[in-house]
Amino acid sequence: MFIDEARIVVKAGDGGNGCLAFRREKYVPKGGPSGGDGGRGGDVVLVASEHENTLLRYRFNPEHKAQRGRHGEGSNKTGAEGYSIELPVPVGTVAYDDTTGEKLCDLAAAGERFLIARGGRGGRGNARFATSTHQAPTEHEPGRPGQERRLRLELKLLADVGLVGFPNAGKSTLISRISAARPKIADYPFTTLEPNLGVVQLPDYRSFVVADLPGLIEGAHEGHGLGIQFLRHIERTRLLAHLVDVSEASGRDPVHDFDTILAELASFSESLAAKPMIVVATKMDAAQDPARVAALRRHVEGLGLSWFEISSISGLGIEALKFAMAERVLAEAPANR
Ligand SMILES: Nc1nc2c(ncn2[C@@H]2O[C@H](COP(=O)(O)OP(=O)(O)OP(=O)(O)O)[C@@H](O)[C@H]2O)c(=O)[nH]1
Ligand SMILES: [Mg+2]
Repeated sequence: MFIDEARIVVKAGDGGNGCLAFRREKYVPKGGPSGGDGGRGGDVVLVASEHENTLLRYRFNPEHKAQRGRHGEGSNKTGAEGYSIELPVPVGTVAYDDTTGEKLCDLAAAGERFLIARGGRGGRGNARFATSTHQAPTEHEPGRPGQERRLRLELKLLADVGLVGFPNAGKSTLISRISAARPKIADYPFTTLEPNLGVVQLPDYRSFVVADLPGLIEGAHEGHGLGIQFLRHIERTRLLAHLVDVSEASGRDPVHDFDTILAELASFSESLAAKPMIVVATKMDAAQDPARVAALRRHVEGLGLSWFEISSISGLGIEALKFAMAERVLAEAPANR
């Protein structure tokens, strides 16, 4: 429902063939070998573009070939290189090899490029095979074929709000309370392996999209846990809701948890550090010690951030949080939403 998908075939250009030729000159009895090399075939490159919103164009136009290299010619002329082609895709597109299922690239920022099929090398002409003892070579190579690939392109819908926090903070439970999304919920870390999207409906028919993300841990920006690949995607959200478990169950200090995640976001990128954020204390029903909650609240408000307290079990604070999120994201949204 939230995923736009297209299957395409890309074929890079074949290399041109090397040429077999000998120089022929009047009064020069032994013309040397003069066959030029074939040109390289063009590449196929995916480019993330802000001008593209969907993958629709690829559904109707699923085959894309780059130009082949020209063959080498006599007089040591190298064949011209084939033109490369660029396929513009929306920012946020992920490309998979459709044959093996392998993920090839994840284009999360505008202008990002990925060489998806490499052009074939041109073959060498016979001039290249000449040596002092082998002066009239007839060897010459055919061009190498350009890479051909079947791809599955996938575009995840852009979310307005990204839920971030430690594993087990209650992110998936919250999205299941405020939207129709039903992600897996369990009391062990890293339950969520892929982002889940949910649409939050307001009584006045407005709506916004929330992404439940895999939990972050210290070192996420260096690739610890599952963090980094998803951090790229939350760069595109309008608002971060930072969930902090304030119950005793985590066994950690909420202020320390909060600072750890903040530091991870900042080490990942400046734009994440600068993203608007609200802070949500979760599992209030199970918070035994009001001093722990108060300490975090002071810390957060000291940084000028808005503070919310919720329990996804009792429902405490859920409606207020929903409206606060809506107010933030819909206020910043362009007029057409
Ligand atoms: N008491 C209480 N438990 C909660 C609340 N919200 C979530 N939990 C429990 O906390 C555990 C983790 O919840 P999840 O929603 O899976 O946590 P998550 O942040 O999505 O975790 P990861 O996907 O691993 O990052 C589950 O056992 C939930 O039942 C709450 O408001 N109160
Ligand atoms: Mg989860």
